[in-house]
Amino acid sequence: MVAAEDPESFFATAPPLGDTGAVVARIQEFVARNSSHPSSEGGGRRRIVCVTSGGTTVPLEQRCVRYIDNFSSGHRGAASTEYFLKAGYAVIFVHRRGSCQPFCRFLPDDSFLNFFDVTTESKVQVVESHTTVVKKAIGEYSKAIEGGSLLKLPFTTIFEYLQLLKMVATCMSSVGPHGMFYLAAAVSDFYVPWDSMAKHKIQSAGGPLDMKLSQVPKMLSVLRNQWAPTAFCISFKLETDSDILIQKAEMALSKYKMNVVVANLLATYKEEVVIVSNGERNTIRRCSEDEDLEEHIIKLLEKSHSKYIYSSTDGCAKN
Ligand code: 9Z3
Repeated sequence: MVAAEDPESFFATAPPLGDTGAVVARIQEFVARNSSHPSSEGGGRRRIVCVTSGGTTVPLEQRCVRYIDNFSSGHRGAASTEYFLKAGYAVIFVHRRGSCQPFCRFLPDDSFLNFFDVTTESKVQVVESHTTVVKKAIGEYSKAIEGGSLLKLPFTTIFEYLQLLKMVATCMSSVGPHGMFYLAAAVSDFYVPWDSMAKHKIQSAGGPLDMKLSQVPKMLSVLRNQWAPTAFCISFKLETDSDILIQKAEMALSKYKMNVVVANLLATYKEEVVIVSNGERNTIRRCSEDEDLEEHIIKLLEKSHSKYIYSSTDGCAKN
């Protein structure tokens, strides 16, 4: 294995997160409090899910002017977080800064100010036509935050993302089978290792840019084998070629010992996914644009997770 593709050297050379101690303390407190909390659905402990969401960037310079990015908006992760909270899970939402957020999906990108009216010189209010939807979102969001069941952790680069995932997974190891990883983030496959990256802005005077990218270490293996061996793990597989999608999803399932792989195609990922698990393939389609595909995905995963907890605890523990 080349050093850049080895997980240990990835973490040894990655620029450390600024406030590691404080972030770990927040995750530990969240996990300890929620895992000792009875489930709001009755019977058993509250389950904890780590939802990853949005795309990771690959910086090309240490003092970063340019970076490689991908298309992910974070909508799937944000919507899934809402449905996990509704199902009684505590959620650690590891998300790309500036990407779609839970309970804010309805907010328009480019006409945000159309939501407000100036009523008097010192007062601004939400326009009548949007009051219901904003009130509902504030209510649901406040319930999650005040109830302590939502922890939001932002990342931008592949370096930040993988360090956060490692921290969360390590802190969640005590939760065992009641823990779930729902890895919807679109994670870069290739990157420039920090120690071989240009320090300053790459200059154009040198002519065309010739750059070799290394492979990002296969962290799904590390997650399963070292960080979270007993958690319920769901990874996503995105392809553009329908001929290879299911085969690649099944490969990920067995190679990385995932419990479930959610397979989707770039052209149809908002309308349809295939849930691949041992010996089973379930296609889920949404019937209309008003429906969230994620509602159906989470319902199905919640059931599979219950079975997993039951089988992992020999049916002794309540789930
Ligand atoms: C997905 O496949 C997600 O469903 C989407 C969601 C990124 C398509 P949006 O954020 O899109 O709602 O706009 N995520 C995983 C993509 C990925 O990077 N998978 C890797 C792979 O396919 C495995 S970790 O190799």
